[in-house]
Amino acid sequence: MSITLYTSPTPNGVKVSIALEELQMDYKVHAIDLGSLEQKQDWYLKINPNGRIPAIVDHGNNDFAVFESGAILHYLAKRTGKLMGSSLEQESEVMQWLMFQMGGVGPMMGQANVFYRYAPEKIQYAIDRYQKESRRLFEVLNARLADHEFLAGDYSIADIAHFSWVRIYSWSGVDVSGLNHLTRWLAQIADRPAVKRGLAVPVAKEYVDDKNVAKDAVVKAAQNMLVGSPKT
Ligand SMILES: N[C@@H](CCC(=O)N[C@@H](CS)C(=O)NCC(=O)O)C(=O)O
Repeated sequence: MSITLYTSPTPNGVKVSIALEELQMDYKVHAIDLGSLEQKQDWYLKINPNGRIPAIVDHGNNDFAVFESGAILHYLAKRTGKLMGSSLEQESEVMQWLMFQMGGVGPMMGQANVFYRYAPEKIQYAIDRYQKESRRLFEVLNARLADHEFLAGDYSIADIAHFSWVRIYSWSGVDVSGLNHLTRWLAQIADRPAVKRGLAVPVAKEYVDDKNVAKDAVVKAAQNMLVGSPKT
C-alpha cells in the first residue's frame, strides 16, 4: 500500500502526516509550494478541486484521490481499521469530535490567524470575534478532557485533527490560561514519537509567538496566498 501525500507545513497538512506516521503507512511526500500557488495548477485541481492542501492519492487502491483533511483522516482510519474505534457508537463519537474540529476550531482559528497576523488592515472587531470564539471552543474541549484522557475513547483521528490546530494557539493569539486539561492533553500528544515525525513533514515549521522565531517569512507567504497571486 503506497500513498502520495500532497502537503505543506500547515495545521491541516500535518494532520495527515501525523496520521500516516501513527498508522505506519508507506507514503511519499509531494511538498506543495503554497506561496507560488502550486495548489491552483490544473494538474493539482484534478486531485483536489478546491486547490488547497492536503490531499492524498492511494496507489494501493486504483489511485483513489481524497481531499479535505477530515475526509482523509476518515479514509485512512477506515482503510486500516485503526484510530477510530470499532463499534458504531465509538465511530460516531470520533466523528462528532472530528466534525467539531472541521466546522469549528479549524475555521475559527484560521480566521483568527488572518485578522490577527496577515490582514493588511487591523480590524479589532474581527480579531476579537475569532479569538473569542476559538477560546470558547477551547473551553468545550477542556471540559471534555476534564474526565476523558482523549476526546473520543482511545486516541483517535479526532485528537490528531484538534492537536494540529490547538498547538498553534499562540500564533492565533488565543489565550489558554486556566485550560489545564487542554494543555495536559496537548503535552501528552506532542510527546508521541509519531506526532513528532509527522510535524516534520514536509519540513518542521514553528507557529509560535516567540521573539526568537522568525515570523516574517510565514506572514509574507500567507499574505501572498490570501491575495491570490504569487508575489516575490
Ligand atoms: N477544509 C480544508 C482546508 C484546507 C486549507 O485551507 N488548506 C490551506 C493550508 S492549511 C491551504 O491550502 N491554503 C492555500 C490556499 O488557500 O490557496 C481541509 O481541511 O483540508
